[in-house]
Amino acid sequence: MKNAASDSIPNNAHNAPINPSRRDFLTTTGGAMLAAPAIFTTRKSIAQVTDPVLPPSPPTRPWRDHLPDAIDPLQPTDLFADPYRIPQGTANIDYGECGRNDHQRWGEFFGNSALELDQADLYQLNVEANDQYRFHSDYPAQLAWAYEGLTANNPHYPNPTIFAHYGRPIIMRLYNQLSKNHTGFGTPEVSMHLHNLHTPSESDGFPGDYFSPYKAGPTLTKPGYFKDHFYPNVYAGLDEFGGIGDYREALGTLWYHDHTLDFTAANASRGLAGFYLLFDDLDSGDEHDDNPAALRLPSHPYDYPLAFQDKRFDEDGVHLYDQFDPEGTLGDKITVNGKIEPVLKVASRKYRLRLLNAGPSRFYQFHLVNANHIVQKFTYIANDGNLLPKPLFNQTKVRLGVAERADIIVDFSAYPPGTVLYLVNRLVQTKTRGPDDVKAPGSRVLKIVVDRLPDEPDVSQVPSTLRPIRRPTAAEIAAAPVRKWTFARKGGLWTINDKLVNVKSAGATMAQGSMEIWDLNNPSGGWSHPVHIHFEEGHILKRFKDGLEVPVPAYEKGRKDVYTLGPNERMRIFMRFRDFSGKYVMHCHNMIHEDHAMMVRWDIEA
Ligand SMILES: [Cu+2]
Repeated sequence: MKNAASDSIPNNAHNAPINPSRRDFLTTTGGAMLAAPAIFTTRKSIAQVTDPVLPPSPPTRPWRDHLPDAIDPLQPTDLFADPYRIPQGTANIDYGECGRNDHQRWGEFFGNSALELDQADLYQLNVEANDQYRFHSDYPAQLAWAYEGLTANNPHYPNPTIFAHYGRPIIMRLYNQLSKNHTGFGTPEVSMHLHNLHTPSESDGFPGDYFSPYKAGPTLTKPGYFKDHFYPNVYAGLDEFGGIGDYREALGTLWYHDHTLDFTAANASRGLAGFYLLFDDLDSGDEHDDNPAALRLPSHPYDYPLAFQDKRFDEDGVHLYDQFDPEGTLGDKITVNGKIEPVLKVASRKYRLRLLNAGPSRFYQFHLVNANHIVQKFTYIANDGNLLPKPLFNQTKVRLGVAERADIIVDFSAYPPGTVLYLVNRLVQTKTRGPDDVKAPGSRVLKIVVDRLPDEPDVSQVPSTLRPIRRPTAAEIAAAPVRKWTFARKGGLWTINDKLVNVKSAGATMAQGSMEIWDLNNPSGGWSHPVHIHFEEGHILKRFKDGLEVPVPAYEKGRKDVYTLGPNERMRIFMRFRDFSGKYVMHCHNMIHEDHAMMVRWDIEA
């Protein structure tokens, strides 16, 4: 079995828990804690403990570490090499797969005989611990976790970017090789969510579907060494439109991350997050594409995803995180693709930058500035990974709640080689519950150096229209029932419609193929919730602040999967529930709120 290394990963001395009693709590209750109502009592009592104010992270010298000039995408793994573990519709429990539900619509995609080699792209990721990770060259080598996979240059590349194509299904095999004796924050059971693919529920990374060789979540039937996910890479609207669905529903910038019940913030902060980029004939990922319909946006290696996570370090420069405080830990060091204050070198030409707020709870407002703090302009083309109907030119800022994405085109040809630019965050935030004010000049998180002329002429473009959008019609809006969801605080924890999460029972059930209006309401005075709905994107119909209707900003007029509700904000969104059935969730994507129970399971019934 592939798990041979699992128990041999040394515990890292740097990884001592913040508080031994919390470690005991973690190791004795593990990931199954939410099943027992008594745990809520325990959590509540912890919530009432006032943590001392953490000292700031030790200083780091900026711009010492470099990001690679281009990303290194995940390469396929031959899952047919092992005749006992050829991907199949039903869980392969006899040979070590955890007890998941059958893959939906498997026969429609692959026929009823065994999978054939050319029917899907086959990939493997191994969840592994690395005790030699460096967030910055001034900090010691220390423990981090990653989804490790094969790339052109490295058989164990951490969190590689996946390039996927509509019409080409993927089987993703996830091995869990974390040690069951792990101590410190994070739990060694995993459930990998692919945000926000149109995925059958058993492959969605449902929070109750966490597994290790020793433990299974309440919605799996057995522990296991691995779990296969089936990513059909079809557009929503399969049943209505046939073929591979409705191309207006395409997704582009997705990300995968751990979604284990109660431990999403901790496990994602440990490092379990990466990108999944999805292309089709329109957004083909090829700026040289001779198909006249192709948009020819800047493409790899000039298509570059950037994930932002904030972290806190102790006096020795070791990452620390308090996973039991429902206020969580706010970081004071912002990592970009896992590095603190790194440098990215670019050619003087157009780039597509895909910005992701990878949490756990900080909000950002990014600006691109020059060395004199003068704001630079760019073109905003996609929000939450979905191309807007038309690009927004001459933009100067990107605001991102946790899990929100923005694709922007920056034309570096305006800058001669030698020019230095910075991406800065101007949003001040002192509490995990939400952001404060915008203040210039902000903190520099990424240095961009235009260091060379392009090797070849830049043939990429930003067309004046991008992807058409299917807006709900007036008749559909009038006919759709309204479902209300209220996000609030109760007993020190976070609730939806007055309830803490229960992954074993649905808080709402929709018929497959139905439409609804969801009324999302945050009646609080003091906190913000970036609400994420799995599986389907919605359209924001109306936004309200303090009971008064306010305009929906242009960048939110496409399809969304994260809806940031500020204090006393409410919005009405239009949702469809299509093509697949089973269990999904809605939750606050402030991962700290999410882990402290602000999540609801909802089901689609065939
Ligand atoms: Cu929240």
